[in-house]
Amino acid sequence: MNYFLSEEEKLLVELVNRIGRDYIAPHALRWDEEEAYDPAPIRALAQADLFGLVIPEEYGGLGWGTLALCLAVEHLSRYCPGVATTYAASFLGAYPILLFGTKEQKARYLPEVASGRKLCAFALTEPQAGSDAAAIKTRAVREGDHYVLNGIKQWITNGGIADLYVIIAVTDPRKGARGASAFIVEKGDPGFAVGRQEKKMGLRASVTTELFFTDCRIPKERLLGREGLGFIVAMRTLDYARVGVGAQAVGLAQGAFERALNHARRRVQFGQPVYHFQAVGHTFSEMAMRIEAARALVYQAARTIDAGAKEISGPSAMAKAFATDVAMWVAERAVQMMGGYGYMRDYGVEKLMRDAKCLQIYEGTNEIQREVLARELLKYYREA
Ligand code: COS
Repeated sequence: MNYFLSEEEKLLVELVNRIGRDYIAPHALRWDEEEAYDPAPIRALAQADLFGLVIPEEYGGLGWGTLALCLAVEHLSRYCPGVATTYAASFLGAYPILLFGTKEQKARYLPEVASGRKLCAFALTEPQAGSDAAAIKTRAVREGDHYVLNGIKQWITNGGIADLYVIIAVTDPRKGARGASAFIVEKGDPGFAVGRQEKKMGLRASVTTELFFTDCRIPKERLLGREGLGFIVAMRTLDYARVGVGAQAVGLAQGAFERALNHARRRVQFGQPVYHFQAVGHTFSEMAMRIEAARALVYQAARTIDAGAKEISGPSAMAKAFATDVAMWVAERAVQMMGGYGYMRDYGVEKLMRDAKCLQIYEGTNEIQREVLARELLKYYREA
């Protein structure tokens, strides 16, 4: 398939693949076994300026856009979706500043984000508030020139390794979704602590923790947008970021497909490579079709965002749900096509199958994506 990438985009893909081959491929299985975060590939991505992809040039970024970020995330995921999670989650944390920050907030934070000197994290989920994001309980109370935060955030990617955290907290509990606000919390703020690293099924090269806020005092200038805008900050951020999860899914599926294909064309049974058995060959055809369909949808959603479209919730939800369902299906088929080799931890595809599961869950479950889409469809298709 030709996706008509520009020369710059092709160079970006080449660069990410070089980082993947040199810094990720030799270590990905070990990171998974040891549940270890290794900063080396993140440093390599920073040195290649890849943390600046969606940050405007005036703030030290490259000023490219969503498609470029999707290409980077996709190709990193071919090598290790866990590393791609650390990278993409930093953008998830940076988007609220990019989309809703004042000039001063952008000037203060974005150059360090673009250079990769500071990683970001985004904290919405709480023990009692996952899909029902408006049910958050973390409180932020204004006291003079400060806000005081109290509460717990759960399952936060980059918890502890990030320097900047965007926290959604309730400023007016009477107002439901309209009573939430978004704040920037910095590592080291008094009253802010990070919990232990979660033990996960997959994406084990990435770090996931709880965050604790106990009378955490932050200057009032850390409020993003205005009071009451927090839910919209969160939803808009997810609209931008979810297409990136779709890209992660495409890369994961591609990686699983390639590993299984290499195996099936070499593995001889009954006197011929197993690929030449129709049941096997046709499975690869089905995998290839679904991967290309997912990639086309992800790239088109990304291009829609880059074109400045306002209605991006639907395209982003479609891309996320479709591509991540494809990734799960392809990863499972890849394990099956490799038989016993697929099931063994030495060959990497069972890891991809475990990694794929999370993509159907995080940044909004695929059930939530279908809910978002169902609502968007009624707006798009007006009654005749
Ligand atoms: N962009 C801008 N505004 C949005 C929006 C969007 N994408 N989605 C909703 N809003 C606004 C609505 O317009 C509404 O505004 P008003 O109060 O002014 O009318 C407000 O936000 C509340 O929206 P809604 O009534 O749709 O909220 P619900 O509680 O019904 O929740 C879903 C909607 C389920 C879509 C939302 O809770 C959600 O996305 N949940 C999943 C959260 C998630 O992804 N969690 C993963 C962890 S974060 S990594």
